[in-house]
Amino acid sequence: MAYKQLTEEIVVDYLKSLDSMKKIFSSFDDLNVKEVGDGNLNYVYIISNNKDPEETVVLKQAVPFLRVVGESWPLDIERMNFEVAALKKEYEICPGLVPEVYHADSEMSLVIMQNLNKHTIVRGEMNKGIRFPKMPDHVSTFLARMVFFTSDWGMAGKTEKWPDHDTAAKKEMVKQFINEDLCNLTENFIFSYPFYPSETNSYPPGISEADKKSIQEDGELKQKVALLRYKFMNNAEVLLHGDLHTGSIMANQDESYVIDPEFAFYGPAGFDIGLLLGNMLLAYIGQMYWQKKLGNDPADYRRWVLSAVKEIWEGFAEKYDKLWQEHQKKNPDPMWDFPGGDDAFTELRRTEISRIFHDTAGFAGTVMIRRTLGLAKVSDIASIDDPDSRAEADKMALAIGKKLILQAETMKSVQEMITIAQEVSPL
Ligand code: ADP
Ligand code: SR1
Ligand code: MG
Repeated sequence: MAYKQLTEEIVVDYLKSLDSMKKIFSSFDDLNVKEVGDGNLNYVYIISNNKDPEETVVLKQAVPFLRVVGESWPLDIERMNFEVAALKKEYEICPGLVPEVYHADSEMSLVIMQNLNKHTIVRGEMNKGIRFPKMPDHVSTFLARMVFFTSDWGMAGKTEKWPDHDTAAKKEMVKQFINEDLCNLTENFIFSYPFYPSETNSYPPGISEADKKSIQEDGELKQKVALLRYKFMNNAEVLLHGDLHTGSIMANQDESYVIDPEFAFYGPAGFDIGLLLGNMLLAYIGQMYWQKKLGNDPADYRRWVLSAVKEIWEGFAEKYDKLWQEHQKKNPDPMWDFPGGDDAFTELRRTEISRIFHDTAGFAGTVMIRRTLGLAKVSDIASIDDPDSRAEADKMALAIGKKLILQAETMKSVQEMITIAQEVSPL
């Protein structure tokens, strides 16, 4: 079917035409349709049967422009192919942590998937003071499994052609996920525009000229950001989600799901983790305000946010290391088959995890600055309605982001990231 932008009015007709939907809906007579897209790019419809609300799906359709800007910013609708391919690959590697795809239509640029109707977007719930005690464990599993099983460490294996070391499958994936348009958005909106006086920026009201200059005229900082951008563009290490923040996680007290991987591509292993930790630190800042508004002592909730930051990183590092050791047992790499080989293999894993951590800290800092000076904001801070509190929060985000970028390469543990956050924004 040739591309046509759906609306609440015509979604049901489209569903009726699909055999796959006849397995989900016992009848199409009384379906409820609601557009709920709160993201920056696409339209998302929740469709459920009024007679049996458990008969439900989510339909997400790309439109040929960037929704947050409007039709003046065209964007290729082929992006949905990346979202679908990534959802399927993530589901294969991380079942139970990603919604199931029921139907995909490349021409219509849409996907129909499991409605996570018992889960809510983590960012919005955190702003209301809800904790997700199991989310760090779930998300660190997602990260460790995706980073390991899509990397050359986890994918190289024996095949007939190359009996000891075949990396063809990984190279195929790199090709499949050349996601030019959306990588271009990231290269510009995360790594470039916020760092110079671009017209696309959207400066918060309480940010002074001096605050802007502290970022846009700091040569050392900008060199480091340029190098992070270069890593993003060149280091095709693992299949990334590409836009992993608290608005891309839907959770409840028992389960967590990662949604919205349309920015998926092969990039540096620390990118997704960095984006997520940077967003958690933005939540840490915002909670100074939200907790007071709820009548609570902010320190309690903010301590939980910091403990989640620690748990996500440490959970990732521990699980990733374990997956690698298990993989070596099942597919022994002859590189380590010598006296002292075990120690060398252990040291390699340690060095690699610490390299990923340095990138993680740098990406975390970059995303904090991007969400402050750039176009796309986060509600943790941008919804603060008291001007002084908002200005204080924005300045803190810039200060923490800057320190993370400048110190990333010398950091030894996630505790150092947490200490920086606490020094700038005491509990
Ligand atoms: P965008 O790509 O435009 O950022 P998202 O994928 O983030 O869109 O989806 C926008 C919103 O739609 C989410 O914030 C969430 O509320 C809802 N949503 C998306 N996918 C699902 C799903 N599988 N189940 C339930 N709600 C969903
Ligand atoms: C301005 S591009 C919109 C942003 O929304 C997505 O969630 C990504 O973060 C992207 O950078
Ligand atoms: Mg999106």
